[in-house]
Amino acid sequence: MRIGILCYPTSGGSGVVATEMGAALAERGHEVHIISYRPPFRIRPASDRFHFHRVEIPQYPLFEYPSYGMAAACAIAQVLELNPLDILHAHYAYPHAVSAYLAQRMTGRTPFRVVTTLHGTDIMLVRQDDSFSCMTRFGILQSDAVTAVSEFLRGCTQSWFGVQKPIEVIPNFIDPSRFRPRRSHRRRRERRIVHVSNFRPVKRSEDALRAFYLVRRRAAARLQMIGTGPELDALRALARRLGIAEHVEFMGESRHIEHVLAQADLLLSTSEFEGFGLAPLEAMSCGLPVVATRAGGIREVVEEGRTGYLTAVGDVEGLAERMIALLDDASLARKFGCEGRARACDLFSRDRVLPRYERVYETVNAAAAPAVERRATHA
Ligand code: GMT
Repeated sequence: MRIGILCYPTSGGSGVVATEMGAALAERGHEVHIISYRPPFRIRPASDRFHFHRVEIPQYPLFEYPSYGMAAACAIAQVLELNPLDILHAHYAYPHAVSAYLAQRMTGRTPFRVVTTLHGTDIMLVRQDDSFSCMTRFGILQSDAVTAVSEFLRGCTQSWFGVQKPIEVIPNFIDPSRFRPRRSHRRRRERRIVHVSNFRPVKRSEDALRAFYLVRRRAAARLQMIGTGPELDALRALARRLGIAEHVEFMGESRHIEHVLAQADLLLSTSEFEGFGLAPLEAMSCGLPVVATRAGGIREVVEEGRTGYLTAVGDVEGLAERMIALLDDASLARKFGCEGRARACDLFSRDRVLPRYERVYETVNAAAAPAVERRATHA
Protein backbone atom coordinates (compact mmCIF):
# COMPACT_ATOMS: atom_id res chain seq x y z
CA MET A 1 0.00 0.00 0.00
CA ARG A 2 0.96 3.63 -0.38
CA ILE A 3 0.69 5.30 2.99
CA GLY A 4 1.14 8.93 4.00
CA ILE A 5 1.77 9.61 7.68
CA LEU A 6 1.09 13.10 9.01
CA CYS A 7 2.60 13.66 12.45
CA TYR A 8 4.36 16.07 14.77
CA PRO A 9 8.14 15.66 14.69
CA THR A 10 8.73 16.40 18.37
CA SER A 11 10.09 13.96 20.90
CA GLY A 12 6.57 13.33 22.29
CA GLY A 13 5.19 9.84 22.02
CA SER A 14 2.87 10.41 19.06
CA GLY A 15 5.73 11.49 16.79
CA VAL A 16 7.86 8.57 17.96
CA VAL A 17 5.06 6.06 17.39
CA ALA A 18 4.20 7.53 13.96
CA THR A 19 7.83 7.44 12.81
CA GLU A 20 8.50 3.94 14.11
CA MET A 21 5.27 2.82 12.46
CA GLY A 22 6.36 4.34 9.15
CA ALA A 23 9.78 2.70 9.28
CA ALA A 24 8.29 -0.67 10.17
CA LEU A 25 5.59 -0.47 7.47
CA ALA A 26 8.29 0.33 4.90
CA GLU A 27 10.24 -2.72 6.08
CA ARG A 28 7.04 -4.74 5.56
CA GLY A 29 6.92 -3.68 1.90
CA HIS A 30 4.65 -0.62 1.96
CA GLU A 31 5.60 2.69 0.42
CA VAL A 32 5.62 5.25 3.22
CA HIS A 33 5.63 9.06 3.07
CA ILE A 34 6.20 10.83 6.38
CA ILE A 35 4.83 14.39 6.30
CA SER A 36 5.96 16.70 9.10
CA TYR A 37 7.40 20.18 9.62
CA ARG A 38 10.89 18.78 10.27
CA PRO A 39 12.41 15.32 10.21
CA PRO A 40 10.84 13.61 13.23
CA PHE A 41 12.89 13.13 16.34
CA ARG A 42 13.60 9.42 16.07
CA ILE A 43 13.58 9.16 12.28
CA ARG A 44 16.22 6.75 10.96
CA PRO A 45 16.97 5.45 7.52
CA ALA A 46 14.57 2.58 7.01
CA SER A 47 14.46 1.55 3.37
CA ASP A 48 14.15 3.11 -0.07
CA ARG A 49 10.39 2.85 0.37
CA PHE A 50 10.52 5.37 3.24
CA HIS A 51 10.35 9.07 2.33
CA PHE A 52 10.18 12.33 4.23
CA HIS A 53 8.30 15.46 3.06
CA ARG A 54 8.44 18.78 4.88
CA VAL A 55 5.41 20.90 5.73
CA GLU A 56 6.52 24.42 4.76
CA ILE A 57 4.80 27.08 6.84
CA PRO A 58 4.74 30.33 4.86
CA GLN A 59 5.41 33.54 6.80
CA TYR A 60 3.94 36.84 5.67
CA PRO A 61 4.04 39.96 7.85
CA LEU A 62 0.35 40.71 7.39
CA PHE A 63 -0.64 37.30 8.74
CA GLU A 64 0.20 37.30 12.39
CA TYR A 65 -0.82 33.67 12.86
CA PRO A 66 0.38 31.44 10.02
CA SER A 67 -1.92 28.47 9.80
CA TYR A 68 -0.05 25.25 10.38
CA GLY A 69 -3.16 23.12 9.76
CA MET A 70 -3.64 24.55 6.27
CA ALA A 71 0.06 24.28 5.49
CA ALA A 72 -0.17 20.58 6.40
CA ALA A 73 -3.12 20.17 4.01
CA CYS A 74 -1.07 21.81 1.23
CA ALA A 75 1.85 19.50 1.98
CA ILE A 76 -0.40 16.45 1.57
CA ALA A 77 -1.73 17.83 -1.72
CA GLN A 78 1.84 18.37 -2.96
CA VAL A 79 2.87 14.85 -2.00
CA LEU A 80 -0.13 13.56 -3.93
CA GLU A 81 0.93 15.29 -7.13
CA LEU A 82 3.85 12.89 -7.47
CA ASN A 83 2.90 10.05 -5.19
CA PRO A 84 -0.59 8.61 -5.22
CA LEU A 85 -1.63 7.50 -1.74
CA ASP A 86 -4.12 4.86 -0.63
CA ILE A 87 -4.12 5.97 3.00
CA LEU A 88 -3.31 9.15 4.87
CA HIS A 89 -2.71 8.24 8.51
CA ALA A 90 -3.22 11.35 10.66
CA HIS A 91 -1.67 11.23 14.11
CA TYR A 92 -3.88 13.58 16.17
CA ALA A 93 -7.48 14.47 15.42
CA TYR A 94 -6.66 18.14 15.83
CA PRO A 95 -5.30 19.50 13.58
CA HIS A 96 -4.06 16.62 11.45
CA ALA A 97 -7.33 14.81 10.70
CA VAL A 98 -8.81 18.16 9.69
CA SER A 99 -5.80 18.89 7.42
CA ALA A 100 -6.25 15.46 5.82
CA TYR A 101 -9.94 16.16 5.21
CA LEU A 102 -9.07 19.49 3.65
CA ALA A 103 -6.48 17.86 1.39
CA GLN A 104 -9.12 15.36 0.25
CA ARG A 105 -11.43 18.18 -0.71
CA MET A 106 -8.66 20.21 -2.35
CA THR A 107 -7.68 17.36 -4.57
CA GLY A 108 -11.19 17.11 -5.95
CA ARG A 109 -12.12 13.48 -5.86
CA THR A 110 -11.21 11.35 -2.90
CA PRO A 111 -7.86 9.90 -3.80
CA PHE A 112 -7.10 8.45 -0.39
CA ARG A 113 -8.75 7.30 2.81
CA VAL A 114 -8.06 8.96 6.15
CA VAL A 115 -7.20 6.91 9.22
CA THR A 116 -6.82 8.95 12.41
CA THR A 117 -5.05 7.80 15.55
CA LEU A 118 -5.87 9.55 18.82
CA HIS A 119 -2.94 9.77 21.23
CA GLY A 120 -4.19 11.72 24.22
CA THR A 121 -2.89 15.26 23.99
CA ASP A 122 -5.23 15.94 21.06
CA ILE A 123 -8.22 14.79 23.10
CA MET A 124 -7.14 16.39 26.35
CA LEU A 125 -6.83 19.83 24.73
CA VAL A 126 -10.56 20.34 25.09
CA ARG A 127 -10.30 20.20 28.87
CA GLN A 128 -8.08 23.26 28.69
CA ASP A 129 -9.89 25.17 25.99
CA ASP A 130 -13.28 24.21 24.66
CA SER A 131 -12.69 26.10 21.42
CA PHE A 132 -10.65 23.10 20.19
CA SER A 133 -13.67 20.90 20.62
CA CYS A 134 -15.65 21.46 17.41
CA MET A 135 -12.61 21.00 15.13
CA THR A 136 -11.45 17.91 16.99
CA ARG A 137 -14.94 16.41 16.77
CA PHE A 138 -15.13 17.29 13.09
CA GLY A 139 -11.76 15.65 12.41
CA ILE A 140 -12.90 12.49 14.18
CA LEU A 141 -16.22 12.33 12.35
CA GLN A 142 -14.72 12.97 8.93
CA SER A 143 -12.07 10.26 9.22
CA ASP A 144 -12.74 6.98 7.46
CA ALA A 145 -11.48 5.10 10.51
CA VAL A 146 -10.39 6.19 13.96
CA THR A 147 -8.14 4.34 16.36
CA ALA A 148 -7.18 5.18 19.96
CA VAL A 149 -4.09 4.01 21.80
CA SER A 150 -6.01 2.82 24.89
CA GLU A 151 -9.49 1.85 26.09
CA PHE A 152 -9.28 4.77 28.45
CA LEU A 153 -8.73 7.21 25.60
CA ARG A 154 -11.55 5.71 23.57
CA GLY A 155 -13.87 6.20 26.56
CA CYS A 156 -12.78 9.83 27.08
CA THR A 157 -13.26 10.58 23.39
CA GLN A 158 -16.71 9.07 23.22
CA SER A 159 -17.95 10.82 26.32
CA TRP A 160 -16.25 14.21 25.93
CA PHE A 161 -17.15 14.57 22.26
CA GLY A 162 -20.40 12.63 22.28
CA VAL A 163 -19.36 10.52 19.28
CA GLN A 164 -20.88 7.11 18.64
CA LYS A 165 -18.56 6.31 15.75
CA PRO A 166 -16.60 3.08 16.24
CA ILE A 167 -13.09 3.68 17.55
CA GLU A 168 -10.76 0.72 17.49
CA VAL A 169 -8.24 0.45 20.30
CA ILE A 170 -4.77 -0.37 18.97
CA PRO A 171 -2.08 0.02 21.61
CA ASN A 172 1.35 1.48 21.03
CA PHE A 173 4.17 -0.92 20.35
CA ILE A 174 7.90 -1.49 20.86
CA ASP A 175 10.60 -3.31 18.99
CA PRO A 176 11.64 -5.86 21.64
CA SER A 177 15.01 -6.42 20.00
CA ARG A 178 15.88 -2.76 20.40
CA PHE A 179 14.28 -2.18 23.81
CA ARG A 180 15.79 -5.11 25.62
CA PRO A 181 17.45 -5.79 28.95
CA ARG A 182 21.22 -5.26 28.79
CA ARG A 183 21.94 -4.69 32.44
CA SER A 184 24.51 -6.53 34.45
CA HIS A 185 23.08 -7.28 37.87
CA ARG A 186 26.14 -5.88 39.59
CA ARG A 187 24.80 -3.31 42.07
CA ARG A 188 26.09 0.19 41.52
CA ARG A 189 26.77 2.50 44.43
CA GLU A 190 24.07 4.87 43.19
CA ARG A 191 20.87 3.32 41.91
CA ARG A 192 19.40 4.95 38.79
CA ILE A 193 15.83 6.17 38.49
CA VAL A 194 14.70 7.43 35.10
CA HIS A 195 11.94 10.00 34.51
CA VAL A 196 10.97 10.80 30.90
CA SER A 197 8.99 13.96 30.28
CA ASN A 198 8.40 16.90 28.01
CA PHE A 199 8.22 18.97 31.19
CA ARG A 200 4.73 20.31 30.80
CA PRO A 201 2.33 20.67 33.74
CA VAL A 202 0.45 17.47 32.77
CA LYS A 203 3.59 15.42 33.56
CA ARG A 204 3.83 16.71 37.17
CA SER A 205 7.62 16.36 37.01
CA GLU A 206 7.85 18.39 40.21
CA ASP A 207 6.36 15.34 41.94
CA ALA A 208 9.21 13.29 40.51
CA LEU A 209 11.76 15.58 42.17
CA ARG A 210 9.87 15.66 45.47
CA ALA A 211 9.47 11.88 45.53
CA PHE A 212 13.14 11.47 44.66
CA TYR A 213 14.03 13.84 47.50
CA LEU A 214 12.29 11.38 49.89
CA VAL A 215 14.05 8.42 48.28
CA ARG A 216 17.43 10.11 48.73
CA ARG A 217 16.90 10.25 52.48
CA ARG A 218 16.85 6.43 52.51
CA ALA A 219 18.89 5.24 49.52
CA ALA A 220 21.89 6.26 47.43
CA ALA A 221 20.19 7.02 44.15
CA ARG A 222 20.42 9.23 41.11
CA LEU A 223 17.50 10.67 39.12
CA GLN A 224 17.94 10.89 35.37
CA MET A 225 15.50 13.39 33.85
CA ILE A 226 15.18 12.79 30.11
CA GLY A 227 13.57 15.28 27.75
CA THR A 228 13.13 18.97 27.36
CA GLY A 229 10.26 21.39 27.85
CA PRO A 230 8.98 24.65 29.30
CA GLU A 231 9.33 23.74 32.99
CA LEU A 232 12.96 22.72 32.80
CA ASP A 233 14.42 25.83 34.45
CA ALA A 234 11.88 25.75 37.27
CA LEU A 235 12.71 22.08 37.87
CA ARG A 236 16.44 22.75 38.01
CA ALA A 237 15.74 25.48 40.55
CA LEU A 238 13.57 23.14 42.61
CA ALA A 239 16.29 20.47 42.60
CA ARG A 240 18.69 23.10 44.00
CA ARG A 241 16.19 24.23 46.64
CA LEU A 242 15.65 20.64 47.75
CA GLY A 243 19.41 20.15 48.01
CA ILE A 244 19.42 17.23 45.57
CA ALA A 245 20.84 18.98 42.50
CA GLU A 246 24.06 16.96 42.45
CA HIS A 247 22.04 13.74 42.28
CA VAL A 248 19.71 14.89 39.51
CA GLU A 249 20.94 14.68 35.96
CA PHE A 250 19.04 16.67 33.31
CA MET A 251 20.00 14.71 30.22
CA GLY A 252 18.00 16.49 27.50
CA GLU A 253 16.38 14.58 24.66
CA SER A 254 17.77 11.17 24.05
CA ARG A 255 17.58 9.52 20.67
CA HIS A 256 18.75 6.27 22.15
CA ILE A 257 16.70 6.13 25.28
CA GLU A 258 16.95 2.33 25.19
CA HIS A 259 20.59 2.57 26.33
CA VAL A 260 19.73 4.81 29.27
CA LEU A 261 16.81 2.59 30.27
CA ALA A 262 18.85 -0.55 29.99
CA GLN A 263 21.33 0.75 32.58
CA ALA A 264 18.69 1.99 35.01
CA ASP A 265 16.98 0.42 38.01
CA LEU A 266 13.44 1.73 37.60
CA LEU A 267 11.24 4.14 35.68
CA LEU A 268 9.22 6.80 37.46
CA SER A 269 6.16 8.37 35.82
CA THR A 270 4.16 11.05 37.64
CA SER A 271 1.65 12.25 35.03
CA GLU A 272 -1.83 13.49 35.65
CA PHE A 273 -3.09 12.22 32.28
CA GLU A 274 -1.64 9.79 29.75
CA GLY A 275 -3.42 8.50 26.68
CA PHE A 276 -1.08 5.51 26.85
CA GLY A 277 2.34 5.87 28.49
CA LEU A 278 5.01 4.97 25.95
CA ALA A 279 7.94 5.53 28.32
CA PRO A 280 6.64 2.97 30.85
CA LEU A 281 6.20 0.47 28.01
CA GLU A 282 9.74 1.07 26.70
CA ALA A 283 11.06 0.66 30.25
CA MET A 284 9.17 -2.60 30.75
CA SER A 285 10.55 -3.91 27.50
CA CYS A 286 14.06 -3.15 28.83
CA GLY A 287 13.24 -5.22 31.93
CA LEU A 288 12.68 -2.32 34.33
CA PRO A 289 10.04 -2.15 37.03
CA VAL A 290 7.80 0.92 36.81
CA VAL A 291 6.50 3.20 39.54
CA ALA A 292 3.75 5.41 38.13
CA THR A 293 0.59 7.29 38.83
CA ARG A 294 -2.74 5.73 37.84
CA ALA A 295 -3.04 8.14 34.93
CA GLY A 296 -5.46 6.92 32.29
CA GLY A 297 -3.88 4.60 29.74
CA ILE A 298 -0.91 3.73 31.98
CA ARG A 299 -3.23 1.28 33.79
CA GLU A 300 -3.44 -0.72 30.55
CA VAL A 301 0.33 -0.81 30.17
CA VAL A 302 1.63 -1.48 33.68
CA GLU A 303 0.09 -4.40 35.53
CA GLU A 304 -0.24 -3.25 39.10
CA GLY A 305 1.69 -5.37 41.63
CA ARG A 306 3.17 -7.48 38.83
CA THR A 307 5.21 -5.25 36.53
CA GLY A 308 5.17 -2.14 38.68
CA TYR A 309 3.39 -0.13 41.34
CA LEU A 310 0.73 2.49 40.71
CA THR A 311 -0.31 5.30 43.05
CA ALA A 312 -2.84 8.11 43.04
CA VAL A 313 -1.86 11.20 41.04
CA GLY A 314 0.07 13.58 43.31
CA ASP A 315 0.81 10.96 46.00
CA VAL A 316 4.47 11.90 46.38
CA GLU A 317 4.99 9.86 49.57
CA GLY A 318 3.37 6.82 47.94
CA LEU A 319 5.63 7.08 44.91
CA ALA A 320 8.69 7.37 47.15
CA GLU A 321 7.67 4.36 49.28
CA ARG A 322 7.16 2.17 46.21
CA MET A 323 10.50 3.21 44.77
CA ILE A 324 12.28 2.47 48.04
CA ALA A 325 10.55 -0.94 48.22
CA LEU A 326 11.93 -1.82 44.78
CA LEU A 327 15.39 -0.40 45.39
CA ASP A 328 15.62 -2.30 48.69
CA ASP A 329 14.51 -5.64 47.31
CA ALA A 330 16.59 -6.68 44.31
CA SER A 331 14.74 -9.94 43.75
CA LEU A 332 11.35 -8.19 43.72
CA ALA A 333 12.67 -5.60 41.27
CA ARG A 334 14.04 -8.39 39.08
CA LYS A 335 10.74 -10.27 39.21
CA PHE A 336 8.79 -7.16 38.19
CA GLY A 337 11.34 -6.49 35.45
CA CYS A 338 11.00 -10.01 34.02
CA GLU A 339 7.19 -9.86 34.14
CA GLY A 340 7.29 -6.44 32.49
CA ARG A 341 9.54 -7.66 29.71
CA ALA A 342 7.25 -10.64 29.10
CA ARG A 343 4.13 -8.43 29.07
CA ALA A 344 5.77 -5.95 26.67
CA CYS A 345 6.78 -8.75 24.29
CA ASP A 346 3.44 -10.60 24.51
CA LEU A 347 1.03 -7.71 24.15
CA PHE A 348 2.89 -4.78 22.65
CA SER A 349 5.49 -6.09 20.26
CA ARG A 350 5.71 -4.40 16.88
CA ASP A 351 4.99 -7.63 15.03
CA ARG A 352 1.82 -8.16 16.97
CA VAL A 353 0.46 -4.61 16.75
CA LEU A 354 1.34 -3.49 13.21
CA PRO A 355 -0.82 -6.04 11.37
CA ARG A 356 -3.78 -4.51 13.19
CA TYR A 357 -3.11 -1.16 11.50
CA GLU A 358 -2.66 -2.94 8.18
CA ARG A 359 -6.11 -4.52 8.64
CA VAL A 360 -7.63 -1.09 9.31
CA TYR A 361 -6.01 0.25 6.13
CA GLU A 362 -7.28 -2.70 4.11
CA THR A 363 -10.80 -2.34 5.46
CA VAL A 364 -11.14 1.37 4.71
CA ASN A 365 -9.49 0.92 1.35
CA ALA A 366 -11.93 -1.77 0.38
CA ALA A 367 -14.93 0.38 1.37
CA ALA A 368 -17.06 0.99 -1.71
CA ALA A 369 -17.98 4.65 -1.89
CA PRO A 370 -15.47 7.49 -1.84
CA ALA A 371 -15.37 8.80 1.68
CA VAL A 372 -15.96 12.55 1.33
CA GLU A 373 -19.09 12.21 -0.76
CA ARG A 374 -20.79 9.75 1.51
CA ARG A 375 -19.95 11.39 4.83
CA ALA A 376 -22.35 13.37 6.95
CA THR A 377 -21.13 15.66 9.70
CA HIS A 378 -23.01 13.83 12.45
CA ALA A 379 -21.98 10.67 14.34
O1 GMT B 1 2.92 12.97 26.49
C1 GMT B 1 3.11 13.93 25.74
O2 GMT B 1 3.02 15.08 26.11
C2 GMT B 1 3.45 13.68 24.31
C3 GMT B 1 2.27 13.10 23.65
C4 GMT B 1 2.21 13.30 22.18
O3 GMT B 1 1.14 13.64 21.77
O4 GMT B 1 3.18 13.14 21.46
O5 GMT B 1 2.12 11.74 23.98
C5 GMT B 1 0.82 11.19 23.80
O6 GMT B 1 0.98 10.14 22.87
C6 GMT B 1 1.78 9.05 23.30
C7 GMT B 1 1.85 8.03 22.16
O7 GMT B 1 0.62 7.50 21.89
C8 GMT B 1 1.20 8.44 24.58
O8 GMT B 1 2.05 7.41 25.02
C9 GMT B 1 1.10 9.52 25.66
O9 GMT B 1 0.44 8.96 26.79
C10 GMT B 1 0.29 10.69 25.15
N1 GMT B 1 0.36 11.79 26.12
C11 GMT B 1 -0.71 12.26 26.75
O10 GMT B 1 -1.81 11.79 26.64
C12 GMT B 1 -0.49 13.40 27.70
